[in-house]
Amino acid sequence: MKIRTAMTRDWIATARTLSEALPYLQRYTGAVVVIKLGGHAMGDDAAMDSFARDVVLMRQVGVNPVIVHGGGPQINTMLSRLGVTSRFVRGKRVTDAPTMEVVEMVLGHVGKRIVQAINNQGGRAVGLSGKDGRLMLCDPDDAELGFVGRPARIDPAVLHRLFEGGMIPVVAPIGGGLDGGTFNVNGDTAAGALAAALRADRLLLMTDVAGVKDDAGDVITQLDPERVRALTDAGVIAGGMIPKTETALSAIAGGVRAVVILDGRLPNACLLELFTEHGAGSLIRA
Ligand code: X2W
Repeated sequence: MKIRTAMTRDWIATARTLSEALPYLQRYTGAVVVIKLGGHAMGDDAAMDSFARDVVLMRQVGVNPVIVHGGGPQINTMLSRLGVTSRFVRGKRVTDAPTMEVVEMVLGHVGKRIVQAINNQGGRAVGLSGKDGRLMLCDPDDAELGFVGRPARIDPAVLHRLFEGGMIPVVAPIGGGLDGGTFNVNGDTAAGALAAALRADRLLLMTDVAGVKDDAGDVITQLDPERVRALTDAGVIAGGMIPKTETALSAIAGGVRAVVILDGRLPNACLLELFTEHGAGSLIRA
């Protein structure tokens, strides 16, 4: 039931916000937007519901969103419950056969949590891994990493079928091997490879920092690959930001229009980025 008494908040501003979104809604109709949701950016049930609502809104206005999720912290929790120790080499989990089993199991669980959150908001989400529909087949990465894969052959046909059906794919970063088997893929790497194969309009890397910062600590709202390389050489882009910017550069080289590194903890971060003049985080484009 609508409220028709005195205005208890600035409804005129609310209406204006919708009106101002029109050019952005028009711009993104039919666009493919890949959203990487990392395990750290997932948050509690309320944050998940808010994210799911944004994704359903995108689908409602004609965007084709694809969620690629992580789950590193959730995998760590389960491994330690099972008494299995795990270590990372250059940001990738050393994955033996028992670890691979746990990774596949936990990521399946994480994916279904996202699927359910989207469905609860009235969307129709479908959870899949890189094995489904031969979406993402991998080569082994480095021998010392065990069953860690490097995406080698991406066939996005299954995603296009889901788009046509109005459905929202939720993809776990697991690949099949070119010769069988199962591979663990870093979530950012998987998202970048899928976005490139889809020639996505946007790849949104949702993290728990505000974006790429300059040497004064201020967020850089827009930068090109040359600036990213210069800041990396100067040591300004460092640590956990490096895998994100590397993913961004390879996605852009692979045909993604632009990549945005943004703070997933901001309420409605995706809507802020896509449908307002302000945007959010750091946009990287050639
Ligand atoms: C990751 C896959 C999950 C992931 C792992 O096993 O943790 C590799 O490291 P976040 O939450 O995005 O970090 N795979 C090879 O990337 O999760």
